[in-house]
Amino acid sequence: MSNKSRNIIILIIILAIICAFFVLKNVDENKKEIKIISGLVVGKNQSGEINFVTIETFGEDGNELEKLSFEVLDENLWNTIKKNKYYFLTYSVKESGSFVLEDVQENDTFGKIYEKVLHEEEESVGKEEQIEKREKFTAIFPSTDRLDTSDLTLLDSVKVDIDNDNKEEIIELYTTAQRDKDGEMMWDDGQKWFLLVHDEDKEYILFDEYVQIGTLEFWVFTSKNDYHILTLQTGSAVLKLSDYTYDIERESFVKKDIFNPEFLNVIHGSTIR
Ligand SMILES: [Ca+2]
Repeated sequence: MSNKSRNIIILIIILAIICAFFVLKNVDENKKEIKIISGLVVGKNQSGEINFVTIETFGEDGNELEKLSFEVLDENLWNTIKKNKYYFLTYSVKESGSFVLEDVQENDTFGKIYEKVLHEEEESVGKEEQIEKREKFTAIFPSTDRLDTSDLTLLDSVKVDIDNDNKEEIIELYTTAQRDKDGEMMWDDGQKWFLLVHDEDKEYILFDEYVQIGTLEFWVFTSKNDYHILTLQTGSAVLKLSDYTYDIERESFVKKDIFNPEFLNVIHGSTIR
């Protein structure tokens, strides 16, 4: 069990005990339906003649934070409540459904646990974001050996000055599938595909994968003066869109996976007839 879950359970137990105590205490005194909640006062506002306090507390599932507002009719009670403090709040529910605050008591226990949970939540969100960022971006450095393309079939090539040094690089798309004597492609169920960028003395391999019943297409475009190479890998179980840009300082390509759903099963793909 994570620290966060344990803290929330402890918090809920403490709150339940205290709620029971207050409810029992208030049932005899007052016929009104009385409820108890713990929370952090995040706002004290006045709307016309009416005073309101807003609290932040754990929602019904105990995990999400939610905000609740209470009318405060009693002037002394209003003056007692301080912003950014933790309280037990005893309140009644009006017929209109709005809440009226009846009493408050400071609640440091809630405060400590609340801050701990918030802190842990921030940490875990930060970590998830970092992992997500790492997963989406890959640096591609020049390969040490040039790929032997003598047995491969060149499907497409284009010359572009992608690193802005006034010399054009060549982008080439290859496959291991061969052409027949009439020049028609003899596709297998699957074959390897390569997307290469040749510079004068370097070669970058942007794509080097076996593609099962599918293809690799690429586009070269500029956006705000930056060059992009966009690839779309299709297949019965793959639809993957990746964007490659050149990082001049690091002399590497940066690959960003834009779209790559898991457990994909393509039901239909359109064709132009
Ligand atoms: Ca260049």
